[in-house]
Amino acid sequence: LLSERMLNALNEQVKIEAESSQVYLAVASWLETQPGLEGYTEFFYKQSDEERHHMLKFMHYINDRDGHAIIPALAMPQNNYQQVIDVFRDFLKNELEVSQSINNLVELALNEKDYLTFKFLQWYLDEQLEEEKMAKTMLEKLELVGSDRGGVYQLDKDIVGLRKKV
Ligand code: OFO
Repeated sequence: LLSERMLNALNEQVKIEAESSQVYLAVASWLETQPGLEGYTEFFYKQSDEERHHMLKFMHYINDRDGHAIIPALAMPQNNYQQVIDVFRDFLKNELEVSQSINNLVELALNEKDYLTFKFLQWYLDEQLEEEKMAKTMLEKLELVGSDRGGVYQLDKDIVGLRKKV
C-alpha cells in the first residue's frame, strides 16, 4: 500500500504531467498558426502526447498500488509567443522543473523505504535526461542562428529527426 504522503506526492505529479501536456498542446497550436513551422509544430504535438502518456503511467501505477489517481483541474496555458526561441526557453525551464519534482519523489520514496515506487521512478529519470537534452540542443541551435529567419526554418526541418538521435 502507498503511504498517504507518497500517494499525495504521486497525485501531485499526475497534475504536473497533465499541465505539461496542456502547455505543449498550446505551444503546438500556436506554432501551427505560424507559416512554415511544420517541424516544430509536429514536435510539440508529439511532446504533448508523450506528457499525457507520462501522466497515464503515473495514474495506472497509483491505482495498481491500491491508491486512487485524481484528475486535476488545469489552468489555462500560455497561448501566444513572440518567437520560436521563447518556446524552447520555456520548454527547457519546464523540463528542469519536472526533473526536480521527479528527484523529490525519488527522495521521498527512499525516505519512506518504498522501493517499488523508487524502481518505478527510474524510468522517469531516464526520460527527463532525454527531454532536457532535446530542449538544450534545440535552444543552443536557435541561439546560434539568432534572428536569421533562414536558420530558424532550417532548424524546423532538423527537429523532426532530433527525437530519434538524442
Ligand atoms: Fe517531460 O515531463 Fe513528463 O516526465
